[in-house]
Amino acid sequence: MSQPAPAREKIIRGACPHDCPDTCSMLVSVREGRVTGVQGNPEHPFTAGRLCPKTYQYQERVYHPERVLYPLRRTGEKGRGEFERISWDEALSTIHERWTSIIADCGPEAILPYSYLGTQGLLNGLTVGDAFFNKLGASISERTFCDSGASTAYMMTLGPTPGMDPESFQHSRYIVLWACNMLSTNGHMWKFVKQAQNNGAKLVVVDPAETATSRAADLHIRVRPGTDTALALAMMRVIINEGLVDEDYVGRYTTGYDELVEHVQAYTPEFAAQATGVDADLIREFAREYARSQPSAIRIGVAIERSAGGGQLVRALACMPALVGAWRQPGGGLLQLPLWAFPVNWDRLHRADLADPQTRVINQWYLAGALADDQAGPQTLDPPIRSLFVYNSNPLVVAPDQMKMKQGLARDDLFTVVSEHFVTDTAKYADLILPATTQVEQWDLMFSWGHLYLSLNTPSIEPCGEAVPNCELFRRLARVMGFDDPYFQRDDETLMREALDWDSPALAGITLDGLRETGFARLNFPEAGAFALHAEGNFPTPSGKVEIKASMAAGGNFVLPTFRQGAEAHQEGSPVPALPTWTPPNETAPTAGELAARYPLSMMSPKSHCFLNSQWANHARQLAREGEQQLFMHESDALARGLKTDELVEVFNARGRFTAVLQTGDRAMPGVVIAPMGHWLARSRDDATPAALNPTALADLGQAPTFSDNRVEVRRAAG
Ligand SMILES: Nc1nc2c(c(=O)[nH]1)N[C@H]1C(S)=C(S)[C@@H](COP(=O)(O)OP(=O)(O)OC[C@H]3O[C@@H](n4cnc5c(=O)[nH]c(N)nc54)[C@H](O)[C@@H]3O)O[C@H]1N2
Ligand SMILES: Nc1nc2c(c(=O)[nH]1)N[C@H]1C(S)=C(S)[C@@H](COP(=O)(O)OP(=O)(O)OC[C@H]3O[C@@H](n4cnc5c(=O)[nH]c(N)nc54)[C@H](O)[C@@H]3O)O[C@H]1N2
Ligand SMILES: [Mo]
Repeated sequence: MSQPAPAREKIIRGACPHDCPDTCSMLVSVREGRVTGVQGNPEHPFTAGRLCPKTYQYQERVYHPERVLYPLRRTGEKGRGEFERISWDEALSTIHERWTSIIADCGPEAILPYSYLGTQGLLNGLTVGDAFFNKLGASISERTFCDSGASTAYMMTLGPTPGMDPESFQHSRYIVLWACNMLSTNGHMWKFVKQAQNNGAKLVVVDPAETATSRAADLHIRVRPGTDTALALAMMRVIINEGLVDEDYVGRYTTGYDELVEHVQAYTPEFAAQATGVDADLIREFAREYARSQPSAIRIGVAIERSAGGGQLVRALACMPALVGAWRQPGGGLLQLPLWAFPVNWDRLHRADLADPQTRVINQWYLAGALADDQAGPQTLDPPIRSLFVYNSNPLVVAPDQMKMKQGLARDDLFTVVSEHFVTDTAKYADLILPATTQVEQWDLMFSWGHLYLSLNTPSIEPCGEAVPNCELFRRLARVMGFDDPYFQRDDETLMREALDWDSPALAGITLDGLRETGFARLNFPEAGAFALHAEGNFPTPSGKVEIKASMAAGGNFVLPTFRQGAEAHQEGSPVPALPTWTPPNETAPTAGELAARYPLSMMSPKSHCFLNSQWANHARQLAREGEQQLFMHESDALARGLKTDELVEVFNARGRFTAVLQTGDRAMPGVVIAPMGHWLARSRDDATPAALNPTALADLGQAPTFSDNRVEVRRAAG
């Protein structure tokens, strides 16, 4: 730190809790038991002393006047947000009483847990409630919110490898950011990309939208949403047919290449041009440059998976670095989730062994139908859901079919409990709200899905009010439900020791005590940027090679255990083609017929710069920068509808509608509108947000969502 700390100020080493690839090392200043400020740790190579516009005043979340500090019981109608304070004992005994009676009436599967990544820590994050709900016998939540489709495709092709060190991008000669708005969503990686660009590397962004990131690129390729697979397959055809393949690498370290050579012949640049809207000559040029400029690197964003063929797209992209021999050098290859480098004891966290293997599985994208119609996708729910327990998630804003979800949540016979920092849109429908601590009030151990550093978050203050960390919440619930296995009462220290395999080579030289001193440690990989993990193959797939022809595809579609509440990995599913194959989008294909006539525009709902999913959208600073809900539309589409910038418009389809302020210009391409996600219903016009229009249809792999595969129409708002 540059300045000496004032006498009574302490600096505590924390870590950002957010579901973001950057997982920053955070220095928390504390005076007299209060957080006075936070700062990015200058010693952390990724954080490099800087926090983002969401978290740079983290104390404002901790001390927000609307924070939930005590257990609350609903006093008004569901959805009105009227609550009174009660004691923890009363809250817990109410839960015990209601659940005991529901279980007696119709069995524990009538209870549905619902959670995602409000916080990402190994103690309080994704898996914190899994053992408890498995033991209870509740329905199993299949949490495929984020990167489940891409991860499935990546596993099929490359196996669970970190692939590249994100820091090695500084050595790349050619970088493709594919469906990734890095300057907003992965900002701390930018410096490595920028360094490469400064050294003469070319930066290409493949994105239908103009973004801060695309503006910084040397080439912006604007594809129609959900059509990128055609582009990737046509690129492979060019690379193969023009002799740009690294034959030696392909011969040694891939399977299925000969079949691929035949398979891609159908995907001419002209075919891809028609599907994507990208000029055929530009496709050829892009393919040639990508192949010739070694080492070349592809960074895929999570948005890559959000259309019907998202899984095939990621498979195709994961084959490309092998074709051109990019893996041979540091700075070459493909980056998805370096999460796979962390030796997490998933089994110990999920405790799938506590669940009956027959327990019903409900995918979280189906929540609206599950609550309103007893229908979870194709599955009719018997027993119906009688109780919903939400933690680490805000489904009313982040999940599709919002209008129906409101009806479901309003059901009088549904007993809903929400653990939260705030009375969110979802929490307004709760019977009970339980107060949760923020990151500065709890211990946690943080992996990252964007770099190779493990962090320890040390609490800097006592919990505010009667808030508890999620792991304490589940200790309390286990006690009140009479679970006497000591497993359910493990303290934080034990949880941290058991969350990771400390004997794994990846953690060699790293200890909890060491982390207490430093706050973070680099996993035991060679020096940052200096290694090429797959220079000589060694892919963790069944064959040890890049599986262009995926042996795992023979098992059909599946969801990785990471994304479930610990149920077994494989699931009977639709057949999966052996080679990456063009799968057109559901709704946004140019040939979408009657649907396209009624709803001529595609809509995407990407991330907002100043929100983290729906978090921070109730904070004055972030709201002021973000403004109210906007809709970006191409000038020509606006002109055709007689609409002008700053007008209020209604965006609608058969599923719902919301109101937004129109922004015309070049940010959206013709035929595609953009409605950034994250705004709260309570602070939006007409109590609705873009999720009201989003489909519940799932993509081809890993039960990923199809939010970029969505048709809408726009008109001037009434009144
Ligand atoms: N500021 C901020 N940062 C965040 C988050 C946040 O809410 N705000 N959320 C975090 C989370 S949970 C995640 S998963 C990541 C997501 O990180 P990203 O995937 O980078 O985020 P998105 O904004 O959803 O999408 C990135 C870009 O993909 C484009 N896109 C959408 N569909 C397609 C398509 O079919 N093809 C192509 N080529 N491009 C497409 C969008 O136009 C958008 O510009 O960000 C994390 N970081
Ligand atoms: N339209 C559209 N929808 C999307 C996406 C999109 O791009 N477009 N992206 C999808 C993706 S990639 C993701 S990851 C999901 C995100 O889905 P969620 O993880 O549900 O998103 P958040 O809005 O971050 O909601 C988390 C909630 O947990 C609360 N919380 C935070 N910390 C704690 C804690 O310690 N304890 C408890 N009990 N609660 C806590 C927060 O206050 C917040 O209300 O959204 C998905 N939905
Ligand atoms: Mo996400």
